Amino acid sequence: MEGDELKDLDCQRTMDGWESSNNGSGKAILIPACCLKAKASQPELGSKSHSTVVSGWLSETQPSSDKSGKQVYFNNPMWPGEAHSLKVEKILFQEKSKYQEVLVFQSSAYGRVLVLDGILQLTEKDECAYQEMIAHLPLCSIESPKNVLVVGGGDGGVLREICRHSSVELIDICEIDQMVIDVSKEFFPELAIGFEDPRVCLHVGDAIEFLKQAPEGKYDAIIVDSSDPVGPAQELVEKPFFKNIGRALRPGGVLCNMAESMWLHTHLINDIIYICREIFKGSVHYAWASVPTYPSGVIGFLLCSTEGPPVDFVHPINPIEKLRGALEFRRELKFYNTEIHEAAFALPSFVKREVAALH
Ligand code: SPD
Repeated sequence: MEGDELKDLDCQRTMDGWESSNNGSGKAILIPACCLKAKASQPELGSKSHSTVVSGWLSETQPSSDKSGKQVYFNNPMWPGEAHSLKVEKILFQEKSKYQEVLVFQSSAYGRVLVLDGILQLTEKDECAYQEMIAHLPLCSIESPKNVLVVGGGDGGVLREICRHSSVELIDICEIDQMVIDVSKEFFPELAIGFEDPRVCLHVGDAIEFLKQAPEGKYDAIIVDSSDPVGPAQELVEKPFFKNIGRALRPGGVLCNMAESMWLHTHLINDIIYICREIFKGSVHYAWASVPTYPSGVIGFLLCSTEGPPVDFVHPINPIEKLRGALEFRRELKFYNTEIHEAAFALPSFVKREVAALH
């Protein structure tokens, strides 16, 4: 994009590669500089703004303030020009935490739904696909994982899945927002059950700081279950964060990072893969799964290993079907199995070309 076009969009590049964009309300929002689609479509002016739930429907939007300081919502720059909607039966909870707006509602098609700052995080009906994949893709790829760290994941769903692995002795979780944990315990007990396991050690705070302090080589696996990089999760797609992850992993340790949609965020994914190839000298792979309520209906996972014993992500060395009690622990697995694991690494040709071009 040329300089003049950027000016027209009232968008400024910051030192760290993010762009500060004035959405017409006077309040700047940060979007990843590498997300060209996001840059190309700026939120529209006040006349087009709307609240999170309009006429009984939730559409994913971007919160901001108008000139008088009132909260308003704009088309989300992470998926400009589109907004998947769910019919709202009843709002169960809506409050602003120190970090974000937390909303829980009963939908008519997908059960209860958790929304943070206007962005859908999970629904009762399809949460299984995301939580099972982000946990078992890494943990089934290494032998007997013992120490695991979860970044984000305050709803507890990823913890619930990690607990299926009886080899695991310690699960540190660092979630920034206590309200997300409390709300999950109240409205999503099937996910928050993960917090009840005695192996779980909860740290409420900033994961960036937590990782800086983490002992070198402590973890066999780190799982980053973050929200999208607009808001509190912005720093979680930047190089220093991945460097600290690499340091906290043992040789041959693995990272599984939420990695957006291949349909919507090719540039963002490319940038993250590029960074990770510099840091993780074992291997770097992209996998994906279908999650109907996420934008474009899919979500990606970036799998990386540090230098050390080689990790074959595509053919799990620690298949879940062979782990005693894992399929039934607390509740039956609904989505993940070894066939789905292997299939998740099969990429459409356009993604294959992009990923190969980064070598
Ligand atoms: N676009 C939404 C991506 C959300 C990823 N985090 C979901 C949290 C579920 N544990």
